[in-house]
Amino acid sequence: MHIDFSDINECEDNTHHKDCHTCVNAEGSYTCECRDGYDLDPITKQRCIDIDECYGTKGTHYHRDCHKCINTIGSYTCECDEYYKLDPNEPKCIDVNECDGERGVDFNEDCHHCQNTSPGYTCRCNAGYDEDNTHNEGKCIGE
Ligand SMILES: [Ca+2]
Ligand SMILES: [Ca+2]
Repeated sequence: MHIDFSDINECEDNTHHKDCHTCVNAEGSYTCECRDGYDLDPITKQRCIDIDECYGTKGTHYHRDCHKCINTIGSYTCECDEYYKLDPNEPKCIDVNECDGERGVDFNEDCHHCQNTSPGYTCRCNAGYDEDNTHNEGKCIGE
């Protein structure tokens, strides 16, 4: 392609839009390449705009294990239901292993042998106790 010598290279001049991640010079103009999480502005084509992943479809635009999607600039995060926590590596909710924690704090005091489930946990009980695992937090019931 012939480039006219009168073309201004906005990329070299640093006159391109500050939200243009990688400036690509074109004759009489310029466009941008955008980082993950951004789309090229369809109107100006000269800046990158945040994608609102949460506006899209669960499992497609944001993780299927993201309970409540919250848009952020360049990405998104999640709010998780009770018994779940945010994965430190990617925006999704993962089960809390209550049994890794402290008896009486992270799981019931009257839970003899904690077994992690998703969500919550169940309990195995010592002889003479009944197991109540009808809720997300299991417990042992004595007579
Ligand atoms: Ca976003
Ligand atoms: Ca659990």
